[in-house]
Amino acid sequence: MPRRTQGWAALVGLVSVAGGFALAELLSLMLAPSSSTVYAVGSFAVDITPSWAKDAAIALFGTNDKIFLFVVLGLIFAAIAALAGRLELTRPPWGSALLIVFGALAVYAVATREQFVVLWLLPTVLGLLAAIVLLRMLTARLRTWVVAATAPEPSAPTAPAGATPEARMTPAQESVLTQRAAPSRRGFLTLLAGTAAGAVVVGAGARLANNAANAATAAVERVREIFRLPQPATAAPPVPAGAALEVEGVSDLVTPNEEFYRIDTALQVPAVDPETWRLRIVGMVEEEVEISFAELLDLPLTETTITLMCVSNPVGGDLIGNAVWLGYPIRELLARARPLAGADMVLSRSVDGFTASTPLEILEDPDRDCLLAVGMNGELLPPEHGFPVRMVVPGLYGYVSATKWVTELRVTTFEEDTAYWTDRGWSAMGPIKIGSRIDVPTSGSRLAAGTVPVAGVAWAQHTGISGVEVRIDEGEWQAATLAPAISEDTWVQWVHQWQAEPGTHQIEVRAIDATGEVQSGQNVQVVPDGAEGWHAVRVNVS
Ligand SMILES: Nc1nc2c(c(=O)[nH]1)N[C@H]1C(S)=C(S)[C@@H](COP(=O)(O)O)O[C@H]1N2
Ligand SMILES: [Mo]
Repeated sequence: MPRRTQGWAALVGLVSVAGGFALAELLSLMLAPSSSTVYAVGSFAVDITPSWAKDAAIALFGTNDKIFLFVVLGLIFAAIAALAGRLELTRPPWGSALLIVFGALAVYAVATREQFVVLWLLPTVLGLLAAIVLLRMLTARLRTWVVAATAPEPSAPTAPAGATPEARMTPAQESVLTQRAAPSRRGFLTLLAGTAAGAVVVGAGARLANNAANAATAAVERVREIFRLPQPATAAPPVPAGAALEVEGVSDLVTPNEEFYRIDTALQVPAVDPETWRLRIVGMVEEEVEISFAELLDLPLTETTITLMCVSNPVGGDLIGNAVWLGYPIRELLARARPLAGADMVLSRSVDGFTASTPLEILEDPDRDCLLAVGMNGELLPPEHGFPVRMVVPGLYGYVSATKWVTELRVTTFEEDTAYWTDRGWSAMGPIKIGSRIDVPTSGSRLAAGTVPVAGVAWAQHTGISGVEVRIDEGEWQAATLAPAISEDTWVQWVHQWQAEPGTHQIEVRAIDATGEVQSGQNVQVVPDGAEGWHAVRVNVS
């Protein structure tokens, strides 16, 4: 089979699969956003991605990890589609069979989504059928064209063994063949181009509409406007004078919402209608408790500043942020439900199926403001940070405590239940480790000799920081100046005025917590319970 024909066959595969996806997107738009094949396959891939690959993706692409995921999936599907096109031409019906195999995988992906109903299978199944029909039709046309273009004249002498018809054609003969093949060629190309154009227009249009519809953004935005953030009954601790250093480049003491890191497994931000939202406290309790958003807003709310951090944050990374959270203490709700003796964990669950395991003891601790938060930095929670309600727990990594779009708290035991990331190789317990970061100067900076402020942040949530030390070129550790902290639940800023001399230098930082524990310099990877090691930057002074 000539190369060119194989290329056309691959294109037939691509266009057929694109057509199938487009139809599926269109149908899911009418049905339910979560029934989208693209969305389901993507979410499924997120669920089965091993931790090391997820970490590598986050390390490489940060919060663009989802775009990366879709590029990889797109390439895989394109390769399969091209192969199916070639198989259908050379070894029918193996191309169709290949599509059925991957279609079945997509069906499985849809069926394993949270809150799945059988009807959700419709887009994927019909999309698969459409892809197969297109594949067969286009392949048939391609074959007609190839046969017309290569069929020998009835009078032509038999080809010598091994020679293809083209091989012995003179240019004149070839042009005769081209003319004879013209109608079938036109038929094939018209169908191919028409399908391709239709698939792109319908597919892209439906996907965009689907994204918008899913966030049901418009609707949820409208409801968001009905609710006003109430005044706190207990105000946030004041920001002490001097807590925000005036050093260019140091992290904001309070991270603006738009800059706050975002980590979750949700490919589409869940659209939760606050009017129908309920939180249920169930499991090992004397009395089940249910509360609505309006009821929650009517309770005496606490405002407090908490530095949230991701367990996947590498040394020197930026998956950490500090915000003023407004919410209702979880211990108060737990007290209403009265947990039974023997319970030691609360499994919080999100609308999207994510779960986190938080020690009951920590949530009940009267000295720790574990919140069912509704506000972030004076606004209702932004959708991507968990609107309408999320959890925030001082001192625990997000994956074991900070459930966004939370709808259920199950009082249970660590023996009985495990959470989303625990099932994927991460520790069931996730206390935040003491840490520190150099914000300025950044690695690779070229500086002028003289006084250079070295500054950054340090944290030991719910314990507090008592000191930060800096050393240059592995010399003596020197105490940095510590700005006052907002509270032991927040990070602190620090600065060290360094007398920089010409040359290449390495700057390192380590923190000391309020109990005197010194941050360990031993390098530990993020899996299974958080990174350890001193952040170091290298700079050039001249
Ligand atoms: N529903 C849901 N909540 C979630 C997650 C998630 O994947 N789904 N990720 C958790 C993790 S790992 C972290 S670090 C924090 C991040 O919160 P943020 O995106 O508001 O910064 O949310 C937590 N809550
Ligand atoms: Mo995280």
